Amino acid sequence: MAKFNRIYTQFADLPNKGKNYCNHFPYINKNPKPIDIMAHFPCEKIQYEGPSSKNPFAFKHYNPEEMVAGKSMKEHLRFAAPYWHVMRNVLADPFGGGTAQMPWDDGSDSVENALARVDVFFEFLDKMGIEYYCWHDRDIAPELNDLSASNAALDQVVAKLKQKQSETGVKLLWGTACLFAHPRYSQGAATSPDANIYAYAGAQVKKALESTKELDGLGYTFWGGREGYSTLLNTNMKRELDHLAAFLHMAVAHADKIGFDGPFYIEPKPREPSTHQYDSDSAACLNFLREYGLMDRFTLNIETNHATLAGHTMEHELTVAANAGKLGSIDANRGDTLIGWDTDQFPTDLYLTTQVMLVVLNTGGFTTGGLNFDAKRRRESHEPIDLIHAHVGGMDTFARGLKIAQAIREDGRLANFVQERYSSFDSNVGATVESGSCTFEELEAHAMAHGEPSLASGRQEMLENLINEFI
Ligand code: XUL
Ligand code: CO
Repeated sequence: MAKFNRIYTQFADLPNKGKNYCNHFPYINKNPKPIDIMAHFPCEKIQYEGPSSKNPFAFKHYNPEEMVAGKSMKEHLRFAAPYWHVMRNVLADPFGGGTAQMPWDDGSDSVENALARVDVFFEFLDKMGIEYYCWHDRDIAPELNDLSASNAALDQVVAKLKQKQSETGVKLLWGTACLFAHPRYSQGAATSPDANIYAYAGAQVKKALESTKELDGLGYTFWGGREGYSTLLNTNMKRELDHLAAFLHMAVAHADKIGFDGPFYIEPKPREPSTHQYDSDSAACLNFLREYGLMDRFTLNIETNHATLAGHTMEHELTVAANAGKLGSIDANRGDTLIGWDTDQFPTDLYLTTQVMLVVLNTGGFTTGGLNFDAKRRRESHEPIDLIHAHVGGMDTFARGLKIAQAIREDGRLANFVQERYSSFDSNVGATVESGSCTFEELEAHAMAHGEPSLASGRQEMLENLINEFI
């Protein structure tokens, strides 16, 4: 009852002034069923109603059990929710503080508050039908005065998450350690110039990895938030990269020791917060992993907005990873071309989700990875229900992307065009090039014998029109 009063009192401060919270949304519940006033997200479980539905609290395209190319939509898409955005993002921006209403959160660093958030998060997952989630250690539990106190707090929250996972069947897609928020990491964590800080970071990853294992996490992510530099004047890049590689090798060794056999993901991002981050894009990450003998256990977790910041398209970043057999998982969001930072918006662009799903389907789909909405609401969308709208949109847009991508694959014209475009490499001199046996003498003889070649059109506009047939 105390809890009821607390929540109800806080709701009463909101614009709808203590009425049933759903009165705030007059366009739903034409036939109102009683809604639990205790619910933190005032809507019922989101259901599939089909493309003609006008209900904002329904999926128009995401129909979890619907089969697409022999697999259900939910198996293809493997949606995950990020604990940091859903539960912890107060929606601040560089010019103003947080706006997000979180009536369940008392704002304290107590373990009790952290435990209370877990229930709210699982209510959210249940309402959305999202079966995977991701966390940083410091999203789920507070950082306290010393490492052992922080570890003990983490243990308590992990125990509750474990219980909730077993009650609901929800799975941890990946865990990670926050090695970028605390001031100690301002000059890097695994690339810090200070070995004491490096050690602290190692201890934190050790614990985060053990917690991931405890929760049967499918993977573990490294996003090198501060692993880069602000100026080369004070930086020994070679030593920093050597240290980073040693750190990742220690993570692999510890994973082997505790029996965590999931993949490690590296998440590329070029800048922000640092001027230059070592994991700047897919190609840089792959080069780093190859150079330091880390290819076996690592794959990439690719984020749309990070691709944009790197001056690439998401399709490019995914393709680079896929070509190396290293497309592990996706942080699904989008940027804004008018704002130069990581806006982490929800993916609502059909062209984008179609391109993403084309690459994913062409690689045979996710194994351990999935689509993690590393996305946040706009600062103006401060009500808890906006989290529901945001995820409904992201899931529906990806469901459409999946269906469109599969239709393009079934149609076959796009793939046939590309295959035909390279068909001169299927025989004669082209085939010897691909087999690795060709020499410059042979190329010269071929060029002499064949005269000036006639080059076919790339047909970009025709292919763009073709894609639009499906969108
Ligand atoms: C930051 C970002 C992170 C990672 C996990 O831009 O994407 O949230 O996904 O550390
Ligand atoms: Co991310």
